Amino acid sequence: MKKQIFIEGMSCDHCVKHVEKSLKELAGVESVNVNLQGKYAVVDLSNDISDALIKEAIEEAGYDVAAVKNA
Ligand SMILES: [Cu+2]
Repeated sequence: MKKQIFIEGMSCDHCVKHVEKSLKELAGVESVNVNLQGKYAVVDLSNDISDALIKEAIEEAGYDVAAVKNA
């Protein structure tokens, strides 16, 4: 399954890498694609990871989550 995560606060490629890294560290995340202009990330999941856990990982990295949607 895929989820699309809308993220506030990313401003450059460094932010993109930081968000990518924090999402990839979650067990069950197969791949991450971050769109800087669109302010979102799409994650491919091998098992269902809760929106709350995803939100927590991104907030710990220093960004805000505006919404998480099933994609
Ligand atoms: Cu940055």
